[in-house]
Amino acid sequence: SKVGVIGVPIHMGQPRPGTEHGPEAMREGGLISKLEGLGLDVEDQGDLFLEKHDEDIHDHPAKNVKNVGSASSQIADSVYNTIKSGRTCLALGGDHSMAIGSIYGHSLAEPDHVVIWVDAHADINTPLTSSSGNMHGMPLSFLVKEVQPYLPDIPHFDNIKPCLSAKNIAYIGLRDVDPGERYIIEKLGIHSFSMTEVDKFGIKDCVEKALHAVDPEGNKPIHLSFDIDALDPSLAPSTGTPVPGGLSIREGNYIAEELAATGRLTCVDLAEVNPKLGNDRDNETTVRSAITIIQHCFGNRRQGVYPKDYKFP
Ligand code: DIR
Ligand code: MN
Ligand code: MN
Ligand code: MN
Repeated sequence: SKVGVIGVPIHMGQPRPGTEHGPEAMREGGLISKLEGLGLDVEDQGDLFLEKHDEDIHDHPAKNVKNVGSASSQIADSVYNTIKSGRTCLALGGDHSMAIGSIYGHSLAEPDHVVIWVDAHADINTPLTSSSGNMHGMPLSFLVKEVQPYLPDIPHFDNIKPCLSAKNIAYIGLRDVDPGERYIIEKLGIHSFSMTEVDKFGIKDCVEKALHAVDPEGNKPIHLSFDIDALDPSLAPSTGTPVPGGLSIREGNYIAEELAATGRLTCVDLAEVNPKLGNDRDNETTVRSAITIIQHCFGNRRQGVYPKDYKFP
């Protein structure tokens, strides 16, 4: 099958420099050749050249709205074009504000898609519930239709339209959720499999229940938005907001394998790898974890695989 890789070097959704180097860190870790090794036709489109606005807006509760807004429409265009060209999209972040554009762009190509959000955080703060003002903690609030009445006006976001219903989202891995976020999740009935549910039911039940919850018929295109901080910090130390008690690499790979096995995974975000945080060893650990998750999203299986054109010697 065909994959289009887009680097999204965005860091304006959060305060720590370095997420803009996430895509290059994953490429330098051998991501592209590892995907090709799975027998995939990979088109690496390189990094998006994101517009930079030195004068952003300072009197808004969300920080860097102009930069994040213009980047979001660039990301959306690029994801839309990739999916329209018949490729599964892999968007390499970048901070998680990247998902505003990638999920919206995906919806333009596949209006009836669903989202599996794997993260320590719920990323559904509105600019008014957020105590940080960081937009990487807000992407879902801009995308979920039911949240729109509670949003203030957000300049430079005219190109982004809410494209998700609350019932078409499921979380896996949550363990650091703000009060306003929990309130939204409860009021809208968003399906959530926090680390408590992972502990209680096991990852198998959580993935099965999440997939069934967002799409009982099992025929809608799936967007996986994977924040590397969903994994335990021991496996992903180079990230801006690590939270102890995260997913194991086995649980992460299992989620990826099961989503890939649906045959309906159309777009994957891999967000929040920050090679400027931690030492070289932390970076290597983080990039290795990110790459293994991606490999299992794109057809690798722990039972072993061989490419379609494999010649047995
Ligand atoms: C927190 C942290 N909920 C916020 N969010 C993070 O700033 O809104 N998201 N780290 O990935
Ligand atoms: Mn910078
Ligand atoms: Mn997170
Ligand atoms: Mn996130």
